Amino acid sequence: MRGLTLTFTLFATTAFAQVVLKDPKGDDNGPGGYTYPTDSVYKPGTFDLTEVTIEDAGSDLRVTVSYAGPVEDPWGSKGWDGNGFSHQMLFLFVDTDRKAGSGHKDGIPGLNVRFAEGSRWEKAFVITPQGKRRLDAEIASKAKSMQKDIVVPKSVRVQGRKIVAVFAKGELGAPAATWGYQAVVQSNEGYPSKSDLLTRPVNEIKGQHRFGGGHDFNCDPHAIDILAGSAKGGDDEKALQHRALKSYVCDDDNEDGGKRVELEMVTP
Ligand SMILES: [Ca+2]
Ligand SMILES: [Ca+2]
Ligand SMILES: [Ca+2]
Repeated sequence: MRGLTLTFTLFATTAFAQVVLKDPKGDDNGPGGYTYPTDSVYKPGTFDLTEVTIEDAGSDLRVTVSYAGPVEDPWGSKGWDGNGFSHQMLFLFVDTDRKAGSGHKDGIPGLNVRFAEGSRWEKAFVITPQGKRRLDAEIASKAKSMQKDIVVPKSVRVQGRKIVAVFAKGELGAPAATWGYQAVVQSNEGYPSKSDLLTRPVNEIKGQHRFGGGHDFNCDPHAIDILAGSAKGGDDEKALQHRALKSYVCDDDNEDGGKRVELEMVTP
């Protein structure tokens, strides 16, 4: 009996469905010209996504995010009920039905992105330094209309330059080969503006805690790195990312006007 149980366990743990989304290094500049804030805590590569892996782990989904730069905790996140790191924030949008017009068109408040009609999302997984209590409160106050579709992790841990987050699979089920994905890298801002869900703004001129190279109004995407092409991590995906994040229009007379970018899902 014991032998049988062992064999089954071994099979169950090695038979994960796994999706690997790769991203090139050196494109942590949004549409091409974004620059990091000037404070020395933002080390080179901190927001440079290199891989997102989604694994079916029984009743859970395990999402592992890899960055080119260090995952560090200079702001002592454990002291504010956080997850052991201070900076990286990732939103993983999932399009489970791939039907035009179905799902959320708007991104999360503060990202200033929308999604193309054929790439609307059903669920968004959030992986940030903030603990569950703060995250739940921010979502309830700033993203009420999408609250049921924003998924907060059960646990988050740091492993070198990787961040591993575990989510309850819940009603989502196992990842299907047809799902589309988009990942948006941001920076955890503990003192966000009243409409932003813990995101750090991109301004025209960089500041101690502000990205630069964008626009002071809300027309520019507050996205430092995203997936592009078929997420194989090739250098060609840099130009595709730049093109996708450049396609916004500002209205000089209206802070919230203009036209925001519309992101596409990648289907690995
Ligand atoms: Ca990257
Ligand atoms: Ca959809
Ligand atoms: Ca990218």
